[in-house]
Amino acid sequence: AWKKNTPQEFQTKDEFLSEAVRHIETTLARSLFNCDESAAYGGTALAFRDRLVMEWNKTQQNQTTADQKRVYYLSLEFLMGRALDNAMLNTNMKGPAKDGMGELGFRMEDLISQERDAALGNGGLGRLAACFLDSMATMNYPAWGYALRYKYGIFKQEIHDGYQVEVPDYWLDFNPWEFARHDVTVNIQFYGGVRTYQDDNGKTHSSWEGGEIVEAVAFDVPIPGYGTATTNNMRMWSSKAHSGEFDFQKFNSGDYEGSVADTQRAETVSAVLYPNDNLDRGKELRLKQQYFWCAASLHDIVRRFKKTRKPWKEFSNNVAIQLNDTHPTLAIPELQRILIDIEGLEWSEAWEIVQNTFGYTNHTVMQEALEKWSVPLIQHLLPRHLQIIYDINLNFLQYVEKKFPKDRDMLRRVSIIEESEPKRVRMAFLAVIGSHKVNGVAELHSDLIKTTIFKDFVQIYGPDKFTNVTNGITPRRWLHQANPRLSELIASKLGGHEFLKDLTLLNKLENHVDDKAFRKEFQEIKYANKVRLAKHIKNTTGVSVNPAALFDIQVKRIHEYKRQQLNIFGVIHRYLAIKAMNAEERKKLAPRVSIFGGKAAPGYWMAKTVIHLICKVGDVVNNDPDVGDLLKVIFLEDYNVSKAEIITPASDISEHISTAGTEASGTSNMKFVLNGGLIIGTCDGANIEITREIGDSNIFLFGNLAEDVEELRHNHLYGKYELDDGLRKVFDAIQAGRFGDANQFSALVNGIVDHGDYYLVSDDFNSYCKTHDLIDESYKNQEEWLTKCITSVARMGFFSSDRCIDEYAEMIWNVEPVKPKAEQ
Ligand code: 26W
Repeated sequence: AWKKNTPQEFQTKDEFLSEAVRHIETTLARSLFNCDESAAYGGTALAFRDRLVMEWNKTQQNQTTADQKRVYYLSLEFLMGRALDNAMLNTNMKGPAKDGMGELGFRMEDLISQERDAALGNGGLGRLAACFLDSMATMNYPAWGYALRYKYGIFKQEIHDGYQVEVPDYWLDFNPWEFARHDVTVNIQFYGGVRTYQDDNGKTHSSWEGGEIVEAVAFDVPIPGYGTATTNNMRMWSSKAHSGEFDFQKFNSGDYEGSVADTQRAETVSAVLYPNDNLDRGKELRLKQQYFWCAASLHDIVRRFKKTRKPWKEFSNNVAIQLNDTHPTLAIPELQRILIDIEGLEWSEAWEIVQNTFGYTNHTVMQEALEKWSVPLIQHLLPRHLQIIYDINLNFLQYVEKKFPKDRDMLRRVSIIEESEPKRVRMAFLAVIGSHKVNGVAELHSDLIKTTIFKDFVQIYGPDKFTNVTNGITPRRWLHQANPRLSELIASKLGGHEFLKDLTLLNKLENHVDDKAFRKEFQEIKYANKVRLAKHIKNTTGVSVNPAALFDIQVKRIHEYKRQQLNIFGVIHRYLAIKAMNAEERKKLAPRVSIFGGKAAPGYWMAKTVIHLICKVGDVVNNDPDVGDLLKVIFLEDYNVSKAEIITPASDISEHISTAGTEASGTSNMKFVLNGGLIIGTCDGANIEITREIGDSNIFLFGNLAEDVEELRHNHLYGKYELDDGLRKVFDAIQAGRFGDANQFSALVNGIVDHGDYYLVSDDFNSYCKTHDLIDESYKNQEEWLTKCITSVARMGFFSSDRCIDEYAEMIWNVEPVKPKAEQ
C-alpha cells in the first residue's frame, strides 16, 4: 500500500516549486533570474533530499525501537549511478517536480543529467550491491550498507585516436545526497606491535599497541525504498588525519609542509577506487583500505549492539554481516580481536559468535582474482590480526586433522596459509572458515565453487554450508526508470504498478502476446529507445546509425574471459563476407549495428588492445561505401550506470559470450531481456537460469560447455586442434594491415594461435558465427521476433533482486522486515 497524504509528500507542483525555489535562492544562493540547469537540478535534488531525510530519520528510529536483527552489507564497491530520478520515482513524486520545473522552463531529463554518477565500483559486483540496497529498502528490511567514500570513483574513459585514456573522476564537487557526520568517527590503528601480558589470575592477554592512527569519518546517504516510507542508510567512511596525529610539533617549528604531508598521507587511504576488476595486485594501500573500512564498520556495528545492553551471546541474533566477496574478510579477525582482546571473551565463545555472524558471497572463480595477502605485509600492517589468523588456522587444521587423520596433503591444501615464498594468506579460505554460509551467484557458479576452489571444504563442513543465490536486478531502476514507456505499457495491461514490487506478476503479460495494439506499442517503444541511442551515438561519435537496423550490443568491463575479442572477430568475419557479396546478396542482408562499451583496467594491455581493434575496425567499416548501412561498428566511450540506462532498453540482441564456466552470473543479461531484447550467449552464469525461465527457443545459445573446457584447453596445449577456418581468414585480414598497423594486434592473435587460446575463441568461433546467421534470419520475421521478446519479458519475474534478497534473508541472514510506522 502506498503511503498516502503524509505531510512529507509534494501534493502539487506548487508545493514542490516553493521548496525547490527556496533552496535555489538560499541554500545555493542563486537568483531565480540566472538559474541555469545546474542550479535547477540542485534545487530539485535538495527539495527531494528534505523529503528523504524526514523518512530516513523515522525509519532509523522505528528500526531501533523494533529491536530486530539488522543486516549489514559490507561492500568495497557500490555502483549507485545517479540518485535524483530514483528518489523521485521511489517516492512517487516525479509528476509535481516535472510540472514545477517545466513552469520554470526546464525539462526534467536535462536536470536529471546534470547529476554526476556515483561510480564507486568497477562492474557487476558493485552494481549488484546497489540493486541490493534498493531491494532491501523496498522490502522494509532493516539493513545498512557500509562503503568506502572514495574521493575518486572509477576513472572516466576517453577514447583518443582509438586508444583508452583514463581521466580521474572527482565526483564530490556538489553531492547533495551525502551527510557528513563529523561526530561519528572511529580511530583506526595501523602498524605497531603486540604486547602480551598476564593478568592477576595468570591469564595471558594480547594487546595491539603503538603504530599510527587514521581517523574514519562517517558520511551517510539515504536509500529510499520504492512505494514505502522505509529509507535505509548507506554509511561511507572517509579517511582523515587523526587530530592528535596532525603534527603540531612540526607545524609550530615551521615544518608546515611536513605536517600537511602527514594529513595527506592519511587522506590517501580513501582517495581512490582500485580500477581492477577480477585482478588482485596485492598493493599495501589496498590492504589499508580494506582494514580501514572493515574496522570502522565493525566498530560502528559493535557500538550499536552495545547500546542494547544485551549479552554477547545475543550478538549474532542481532547482527548479520554479509561479505561481498573476500574484500571485507579482515572483518572476521577484527571481530574476533574485538571480542577477545577488548571485550575479554574466551576464544571459543568469540569464535562461535563470529561464525554465526558472517556470510560470504563468492563472485568469481578466476584464479588471478582470488585475494592472497603476503604474510610479511599483514605482519607489518596488522600484527595482531596475523596472530589471530594463525590461531584460527591452527584450530581449523586441528579440526580437519581429527576428521581426516592421515591426509597430510589435505592439510596443506586447505591451510589458510599458502606455503609460498613469501607465505600468503588465502582470504577466500579465511572467509569460508569464518562464515556460517557461503554462496555463489548463479547455479552453475555455485556448483563450480563446490567442485573446484572449495572442494575440500565441502568434505570438511558438508554440503549444507554452501548454497546458491542467483543474482537479480532492481526493476525500479532497470525497467521503471530506464524504460518508462515500457513500464507504463506493462502497468496499463496489468492494471497498475504492482509488478514493480512483485516482478513475478509479469507472467500475466503472456495473455496479451497476441493483442495487436499491445504488440504495436511494444514495438514502437523499442524503436523509440533505439532512436534515442542512435542520437547519443551521433552526438558522441559523429556516426549516423539506422535505428531500423538490428542493434547488437556488448557492454561490460573489457576482459579476455568475457570475449569481446570473439565479438569483434565475428564482426570482421561479417565485414569480409559483405565485401565478398554481390549487390543482390547484399540486398538480402539484415542491416546491423555492432555496439561495444566498457572500460579496460589501466594496466590490462590485452584489454586495451581489444578496445583499439574495435575502434580501428569501426574506422574502416563505417567509412567503406561498399558497406553502407549494412554494418556499423561503434565503441561508446565511458560506459557507466547512467549510460546503461540509455543503452539497455535499445538492444535487439545483446552479447553474453564468456568462455563457459568463467562468468559467475552476469547481471546485464537480465537487464537486457527485461527490456525486451533477446540475447546471444554461452551456457554460462545466469544465462542458464534465463534459458530455463524464458525457454530455449527465446535465446540464442552457442559454444562449448563448461564440462568440456578442460579437455579443449589441453588439446590446444598439445597441438591437437586446428585453428578455425573462418577465424584464420579474419587473422589474415588483420595481419594484412586492413585495420591499421598489424603489429598492434599481434599479441591478440598470437594468444590464440600460439599461446594455447586459453579462452577458447577458436573453438567457439564457428558456432558463434552460425548463431549470428540464425539471428539474422530470425530478425527478418519481425512478428516472430516480437513474440519472442514479449514472451521473454513476461517470464523474467524470477530475476528481481527482491527475490534474491528474500532468499538471503531466509537462508543466510534470518532477518525479518520492519514495517514502517504509517503501515503498522
Ligand atoms: C581483487 C580485485 C577484484 C575486484 C573485483 C577481484 C574481483 C572483483 C569482483 C568479484 C569481480 C566482479 O565484479 N564479479 C562479478 O560479480 C557479479 C555479481 O555477482 C557477477 O554477475 C559477475 O559474473 C562477476 O564477474
